Amino acid sequence: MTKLLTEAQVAKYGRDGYLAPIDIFDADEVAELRRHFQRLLEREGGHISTRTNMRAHLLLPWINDLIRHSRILDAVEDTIGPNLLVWGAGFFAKPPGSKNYISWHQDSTYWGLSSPDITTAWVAFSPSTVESGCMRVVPGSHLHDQLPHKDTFAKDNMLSRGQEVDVDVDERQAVDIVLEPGQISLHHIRLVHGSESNRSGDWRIGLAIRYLPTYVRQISGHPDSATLVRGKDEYGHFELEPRPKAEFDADAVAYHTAMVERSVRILYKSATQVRDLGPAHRAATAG
Ligand SMILES: O=C(O)CCC(=O)C(=O)O
Repeated sequence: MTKLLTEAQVAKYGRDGYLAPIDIFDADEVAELRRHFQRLLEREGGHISTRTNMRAHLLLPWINDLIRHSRILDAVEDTIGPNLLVWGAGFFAKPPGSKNYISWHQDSTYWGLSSPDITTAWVAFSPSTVESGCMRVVPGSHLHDQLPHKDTFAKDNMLSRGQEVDVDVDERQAVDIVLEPGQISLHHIRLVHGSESNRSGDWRIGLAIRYLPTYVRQISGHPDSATLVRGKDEYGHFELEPRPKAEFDADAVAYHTAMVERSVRILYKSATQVRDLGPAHRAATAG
């Protein structure tokens, strides 16, 4: 018995490594999400820092609620089972007309996780169209093993290391994941995907939420944390993260700061440079 997806959709996900679109939020709900996003953008001075964007669910209760949304969890459960952790949640937000792009890559490359049973839910806060630089995927590419990647640290590349697959991608096979606000797509950690710049007059905003089953381990050699969002954690491989009580409250900022340091050690292991994370946060209550 599946929770939300049909058996045919589950089979398609297994075959293609992605599934879209899935309706989650209605127009009012997504308008509210967009307002939250706008407030965050203003707080951050028009650009969400890399620091904030790493595990944003540890700073912002509304994102912590979003990652627990029952319909999203039902869809994800249908792909990786009932005991679910969230390992990360961050925006891929391209301003109108921006040159930002995402090179072809597999998410698995620098995450240090022990299993490929990992599903991303990408939540559209805005229209995600060919013109605005929607995600593009190569169906079936998740069935490859880990592919070699090279770091570019290219300025407009939105990935941590500007990494890209070091093998030819046959772009004729790529599929555009067009989403309306409030819809999500799911993709597998080994799916080759990327996206082009935003040629539209609106923001292109997606929140990528990384879900793992509790049996997955961090094998980079560094300790790691995650948020339990459904079921039981009978393994204890990750330190379980607290929910922030209020936006940028002192405890949340302190915890998030420590977890960002850990994430940097994992994501930039053996890298020649680290992207600028942006300024350290001051707690909202600290005057
Ligand atoms: O937002 C995009 O275009 C790509 C997102 C992505 O690379 C991811 O969610 O893993």
